[in-house]
Amino acid sequence: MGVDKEEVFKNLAKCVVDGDEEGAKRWAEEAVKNNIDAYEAIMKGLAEGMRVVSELYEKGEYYVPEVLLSASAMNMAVEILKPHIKVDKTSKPITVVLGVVEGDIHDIGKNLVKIMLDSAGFKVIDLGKDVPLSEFVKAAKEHGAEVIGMSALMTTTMPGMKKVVDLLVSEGYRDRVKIMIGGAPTTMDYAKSIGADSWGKDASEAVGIVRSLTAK
Ligand code: B1M
Repeated sequence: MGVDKEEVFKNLAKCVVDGDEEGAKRWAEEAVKNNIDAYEAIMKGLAEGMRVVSELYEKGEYYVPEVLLSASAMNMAVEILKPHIKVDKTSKPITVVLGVVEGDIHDIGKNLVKIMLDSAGFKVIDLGKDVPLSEFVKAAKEHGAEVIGMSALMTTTMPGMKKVVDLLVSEGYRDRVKIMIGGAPTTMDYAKSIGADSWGKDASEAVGIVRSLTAK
């Protein structure tokens, strides 16, 4: 008899919270071996663990070294699970340029968004983290992207998103591309105030947003 998937999720989450890299890899392999949906293992296991880590950091119970270990445990397990994510091959090909804005190295959320968009069958050009603002515009033009997705986790880096919108306007390219933003300090009101098209609360919402922004 295979293992219970809820138990696998719980253990994946615990390994992230504990910063247990070996354990996270072992449970990710267990998930694969037992044909547990890889996407669910990431979202209900690893991402849930990271949510708890964020809370502990906010409460001052965790410091940067603990958070880094947790992030590393999560990334190692994601690498094992990623090749097993089911990809929707029926989607029309949509290119999304994605990245974390300049000055910001928080890429855990962006990486989850990438996983979701990849598994929805979109072509994701991942620019990574701390991305110079002009790179978003350059990459969108180069790849003929339909959507630019920007993530920011700090109030100090959020204004970079508006600068990208302004750059697109000044280069006469704004109406060629849709803009989706996200990240914990952002909101739909903020998205509207900077002239973006939409805001994603979480990674799973991002897929529906890209679909609706590019429908027609
Ligand atoms: Co930092 N950090 N951190 N940190 N860190 C925050 C963001 C902070 C709020 C913590 C705090 O002080 N309360 C604070 C920012 C305060 C502010 O706003 N000004 C902060 C700070 C200050 C810092 C440093 C400056 C600390 C220091 O060095 N003194 C430094 C910054 C370095 C820099 O960026 N230049 C720093 C460093 C780090 C670590 C390296 C230790 C680590 C990052 C590791 C990594 O990402 N590789 C880290 C972490 C982990 C956090 C917290 C604890 C957790 C962030 C996270 O990963 N959450 C964070 C506290 C918090 O956010 N509550 C904090 C889990 C992740 C799954 O959620 O990213 O929100 P999130 O993504 C979600 C949604 O938002 C959405 O979907 C995702 C999944 O559902 N989403 C999108 C995200 N992007 C999207 C894009 C979309 C759509 C949806 O479309 C394009």
